[in-house]
Amino acid sequence: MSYETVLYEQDGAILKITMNRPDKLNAMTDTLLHELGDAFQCAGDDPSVRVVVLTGAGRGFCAGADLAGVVETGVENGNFPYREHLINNYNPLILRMRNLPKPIIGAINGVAAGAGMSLALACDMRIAADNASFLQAFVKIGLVPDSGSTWMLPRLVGMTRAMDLMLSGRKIGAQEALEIGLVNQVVSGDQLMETIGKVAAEFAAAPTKTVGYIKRAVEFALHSTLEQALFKEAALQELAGKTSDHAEGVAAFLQKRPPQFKGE
Ligand code: T3D
Repeated sequence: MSYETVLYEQDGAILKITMNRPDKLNAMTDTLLHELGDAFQCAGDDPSVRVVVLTGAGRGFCAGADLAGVVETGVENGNFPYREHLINNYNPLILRMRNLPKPIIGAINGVAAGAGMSLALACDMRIAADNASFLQAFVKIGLVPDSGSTWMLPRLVGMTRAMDLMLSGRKIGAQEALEIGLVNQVVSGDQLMETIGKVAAEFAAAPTKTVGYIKRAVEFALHSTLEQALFKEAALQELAGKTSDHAEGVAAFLQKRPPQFKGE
């Protein structure tokens, strides 16, 4: 896959998607947004991809919307069509990530600001370099958190912390992000991609369809009653129970050997 602002690199079952506007901390232009969306679509469609790593080129993860584009469209007159732009460009990308039936690991290599932080939140897990940082930059420019931040942040860190971050727009470092449960792990910057490689290799050998069902079950449970969640679990367990990886997992357990999952 060849893009202008995104690198799409597959190594076996591991796909690495890199936002590639390093001079602008990977701020998102329309081109970058569409290319990212296309890359996630391809990741979903390609059965050989079993895990996706999302990262940024250079010293930033993603600085959010490219504000130069907003100015060009006439922000000073209130002319920027935020609703339409979000609905057509950002929202489909976030939904595509959340609905991707494969795990997404955010390799947070630097600053994640505004919608760039939302992108990080939309990953299934986040491993951050020790020099990474996070800020809900929206309020600093008079905007409401978007691209799923209002939905995801309180669920990840609780209302008290989410409101603090969203209302203040303050930047937090990787260590604080770890303490409040925003990231899964912090490693030194020079160890980031090696650590990511190990975690991605584990997912590449996982029962991929079941991993997708787990994502669906949890997403559903976040806005359902207990009763609805119980029925959803049962329905998804029915599907998981029909995978060859389930049969392999049970056989491997009984034969006291490691399972060889094929993602089928
Ligand atoms: O529909 C819609 O489009 C609405 C969607 C909105 C979603 C949003 O994301 S709103 C929030 C947008 N993002 C921001 O407000 C963050 C703006 N950036 C910053 O606050 C800072 O750059 C950072 C805290 C992220 C990093 O600071 P620092 O000191 O490490 O780097 P820097 O020097 O500020 O930035 C380096 C370069 O990247 C610089 O370019 P230059 O001067 O060297 O040519 C800077 O202008 C550029 N850059 C950083 N962020 C953006 C950007 N250029 C365009 N848009 C950006 N968001």
